Amino acid sequence: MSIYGQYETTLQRVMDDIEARLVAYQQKVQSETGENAYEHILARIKTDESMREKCNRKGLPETEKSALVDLTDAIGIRVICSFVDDVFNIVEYIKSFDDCEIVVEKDYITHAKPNGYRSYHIILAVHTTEEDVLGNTPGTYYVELQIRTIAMDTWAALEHKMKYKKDIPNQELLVGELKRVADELASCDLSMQTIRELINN
Ligand code: 0O2
Repeated sequence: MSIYGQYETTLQRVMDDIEARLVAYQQKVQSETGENAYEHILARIKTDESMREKCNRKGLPETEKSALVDLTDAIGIRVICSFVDDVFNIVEYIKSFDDCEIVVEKDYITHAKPNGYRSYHIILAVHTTEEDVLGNTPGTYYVELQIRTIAMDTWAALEHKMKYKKDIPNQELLVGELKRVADELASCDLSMQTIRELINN
């Protein structure tokens, strides 16, 4: 039995629902402007193994409640955009969902992390007609959304690889290089945004 127990099918439905809203938003923006709202979406339910590992790492028991309430990233959706403005437009769109509540919002784009990480993070509490692990109906399920540009995403993947790989020679040097590259990419993202505005206007 997975750590999500009987709630796994609801998790899948909640994820599909939020993903479908983002796909509808893409279609609306495309039909109105002829441009993409985003480049692609990656949606996943954290595997049983990763969730159990995270519970252990955070000192939580391996229970349905830990996985669905104490940790809020069982459902993860990443939205990758070409331009920084598109990221903020999607954030506004997500804020318009009236059956959901934003319980955590972290703008690591305006305030990058010291290592150079940039991304917009939202934890969304989705209220559904189905029961949750606390016995509430309507139930609440959480979705972690990470919205960022292609450049930010490429950087995050590389930095993640470095963090989890042991015994990398010159790691300190690489940390500094990654920070420098993150700032350069942010500057390129802004220039791309400006050029797009100049073309469109
Ligand atoms: P996993 O195992 O990857 O899912 P806090 O406790 O408030 O400091 P928290 O809860 O980690 O922060 O939330 P935050 O900062 O919003 O980060 C959530 C996820 O964003 C992380 O998952 C990473 O996937 C990603 N992330 C955050 N910071 C970085 C970073 O510096 N580099 C990269 N590559 N990714 C980052 P977890 O929590 O690590 O768990």
